Amino acid sequence: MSTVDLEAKIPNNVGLRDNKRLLMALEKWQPAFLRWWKDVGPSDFNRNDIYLRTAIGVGQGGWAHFDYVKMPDYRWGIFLADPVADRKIHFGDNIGAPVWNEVPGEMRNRLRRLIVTQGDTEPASVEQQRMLGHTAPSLYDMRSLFQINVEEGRHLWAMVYLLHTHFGGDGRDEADALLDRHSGDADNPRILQAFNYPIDNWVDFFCFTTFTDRDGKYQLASLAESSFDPLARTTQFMLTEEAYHMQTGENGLGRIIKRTAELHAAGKDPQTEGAIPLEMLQRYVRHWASASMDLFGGEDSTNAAEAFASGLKGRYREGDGIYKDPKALQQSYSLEVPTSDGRIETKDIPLRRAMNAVLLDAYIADCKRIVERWNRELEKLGVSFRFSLPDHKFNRHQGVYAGFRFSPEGKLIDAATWEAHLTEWLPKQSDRDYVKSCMHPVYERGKYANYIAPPSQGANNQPVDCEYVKFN
Ligand code: BYC
Ligand code: FE
Ligand code: FE
Repeated sequence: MSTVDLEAKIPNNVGLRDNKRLLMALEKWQPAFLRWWKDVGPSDFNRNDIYLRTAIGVGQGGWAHFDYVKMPDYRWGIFLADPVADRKIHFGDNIGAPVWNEVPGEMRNRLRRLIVTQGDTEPASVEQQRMLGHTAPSLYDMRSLFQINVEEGRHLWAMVYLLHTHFGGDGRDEADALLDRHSGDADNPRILQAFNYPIDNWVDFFCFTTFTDRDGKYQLASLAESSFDPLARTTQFMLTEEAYHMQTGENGLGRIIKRTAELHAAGKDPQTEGAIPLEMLQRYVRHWASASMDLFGGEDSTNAAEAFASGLKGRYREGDGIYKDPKALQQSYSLEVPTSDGRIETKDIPLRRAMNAVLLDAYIADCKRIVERWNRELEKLGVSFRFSLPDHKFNRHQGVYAGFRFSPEGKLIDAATWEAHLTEWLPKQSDRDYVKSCMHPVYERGKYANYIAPPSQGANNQPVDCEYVKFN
C-alpha cells in the first residue's frame, strides 16, 4: 500500500516530496486556498473545535480518523486510491490497451474541461452553504455540515492536484480560476447552474446533499472508470467520502419527515408547531431533483459519446462487467423527445450518444429507492402522504426537454397550465418565508430544533448528545 506523508505541509500519498516543482506550485496555491476558505467558506465557527473525520490514509479505516479540529487546521491532503497493477482500458475505442498515466495530447482539452467542471462544483457547494452554521438545528447537524464542507474542500484539492500535475501552465491558471469564480456571482458564476442557487436553510441543504451530492456520486463513479489512471484513482478515493454527504441528506430529510409525521399522528397541525408540512417538502424535493437531473447534461450528446469513445468517462460500474457491449457500438437507446406540435416521439439514438441519459437513468433509480424509504417510514407512522420523484422531463433546463413544459408526472402541458400549477409544484415565496421562519440555531448539547427529529445514532458511534462542536 502507498505510504502517506502526513508530516508534509500538504499531506499526500503521491510522493510530493520528490517532485520539487509540483510541490512548489501547490505550496503556492495553498495560501490562496486558505484565503478563499476564510473569505467565502463557512462564516464564523473557524475557531470552534469540531469533531471531524480526516483522511490520513487510503486503506480501510485510514480515511476515517476522528478528532477535534478547528476547520482552518483541517489537513487538506492529496490522496489517490492505490494503483491496480497492469490496469487495462475496459471500455470505448481503446479497450485492452494499458491505461494512461499521462494525458494523451488529443484528449487534453476534453479531459481538462471535465476536471475543471468537476473541480468547480466542490468549492461552489462550500460557498453556497457558508451561512448555515448560524441556523444549525443541533450540534450533531452542525458537525455534519462542516464535515461535508471540509471534504468538499479536499475534493477541490484533488482536482487541483490533477490540473497542476498534468496540464502545465494552463492547469495552474485553471486552478487559480477555481478560486475566482463564485457561487451566484453575476459576473463570474460557477459553471453548472445548481451550484449557483443559494442554500440558506436546512431544507435546501438536506435536499442538496440528497440529490445534488448524488449527482456527484454518479459523475465521480463514471470518472472512476477513466482510462486516465490518475483521474480514476483520485475519484475512487473521493467516492469513499461522498457516501456520508448523501446519508446526511437522506437522513436529514427523513428526520424532518418523521417529526412532521409524528405531529400528524398526534392530531396536530405541523405548521402551528414550527414543523415542515409534507406537501411543502415535496415542492423542495421536486426543485432539487429536477435541478440535479440537469447536471447530467443533454440526453443526446456528442460530448458524452466522445468522452465514452475515448475512454475518459465510463458508465456507472462499467468495470463490474454488467454491460453486454463494452464498446457500446451495437445498441441504441430509446429516447422520448417532444415535438413542436405537442406530441412525444420515441427516437432511437446510438447508445454512445445517450451516455448522459444512461447515467441519469441509474441516478433516477437510486433516487427512487430513497423516496421509497421515506414512504415506508410514513406508512409505519400511519400517515397517508407519499413522496414522489418528479418525472425526468419535469422542470428541465438542459437537454431535450428544456424549453418544454411537463407536469411532475411527465405529461406535456402548455404554458398556461404550467403557470396555473407552478405554486403547487415548486417552492413558492410563502414556503421560503415559512421555512426561513423555522430556522433557529440550537447549540445546546443533545437538543434539536422543533422541525427535525434527533438522529437514530450519533457520528462515529458517539452518543447523539455528544458535544460535536465546542464553543470555547
Ligand atoms: N449547466 O453535451 P452536453 C459534485 C453544457 S456534482 C450548464 O449536453 P456534456 C458535487 C456543456 O458544458 C458532479 N451547462 O453535456 C455535488 C456543453 O457546453 P459546450 C460534478 C451545461 O458536456 C455536490 C453544452 O452544455 N461533476 O461533484 O456531455 C457538492 C452541451 O453539453 C450543463 C461533473 O459534472 C449544466 N447543467 O455533459 C459538491 C463531471 N450541462 O461544450 C460537488 C464533469 C451541460 O457546448 N462534467 N452543459 O460549451 C461532465 O461530465 C460534463 O461536463 C457534464 C455535461 C455532465 C456536466
Ligand atoms: Fe465532492
Ligand atoms: Fe459531496
